[in-house]
Amino acid sequence: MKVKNNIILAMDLMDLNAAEEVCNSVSDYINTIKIGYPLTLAEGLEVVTYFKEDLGYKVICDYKVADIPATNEKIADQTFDAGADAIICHGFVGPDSVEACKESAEDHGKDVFLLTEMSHPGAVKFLQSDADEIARMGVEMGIKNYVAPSTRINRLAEIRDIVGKDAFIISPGVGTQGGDPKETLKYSSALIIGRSIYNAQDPKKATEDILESIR
Ligand code: OMP
Repeated sequence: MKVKNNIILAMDLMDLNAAEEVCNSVSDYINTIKIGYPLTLAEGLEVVTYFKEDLGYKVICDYKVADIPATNEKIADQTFDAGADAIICHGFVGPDSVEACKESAEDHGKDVFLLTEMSHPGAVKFLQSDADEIARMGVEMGIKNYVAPSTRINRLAEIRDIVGKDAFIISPGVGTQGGDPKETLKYSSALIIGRSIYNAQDPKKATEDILESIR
């Protein structure tokens, strides 16, 4: 996946007009939007189609899919049918569940991102101890795209080592959660940034400042 300026906007505003306004204001710099449950549950799955087809953004659906294979398949199929370019799925549910998302992605000519370790403090309690194994499972399954945290650079570096230099890693946690954009891009392929942009007084200026900091 090619991401303009290596920045993905996490659009977690819950009002379509407000979301569209922010996206438009940063569209000189950002062409890839991550849509998750907040906006989808507030406005419906049609937002995915709207941002993809009508506004022309690449759309990654962050549904952190984590169910049995049969249910994962249904979730992924609907997401891709709505127009998503990619879906994020959890790895802790095991290879059969991940395979269901991967197969759906392949059937639709789309991508799957495997979530390894998460960026928030609570992720160290359960997920961190299995994150390397999750990344190894992804490599064994032939997965090319991963999500790994910017908030723990040492862990991001370890996950990069496991998935290899050609894998595409996207990293949340930059800005509001404390991750540093420049440090993160030493190991990651692209940054996921939400509140630091969409809650900024001037989202365009906030994006320009981030771009300046990674130059
Ligand atoms: P901000 O913290 O506002 O920049 O948003 C980060 C975005 O990345 C949100 O949409 C989170 O749901 C998402 N995210 C994480 O923050 N941490 C993770 O470990 C994984 C994700 C994700 O899968 O995108």
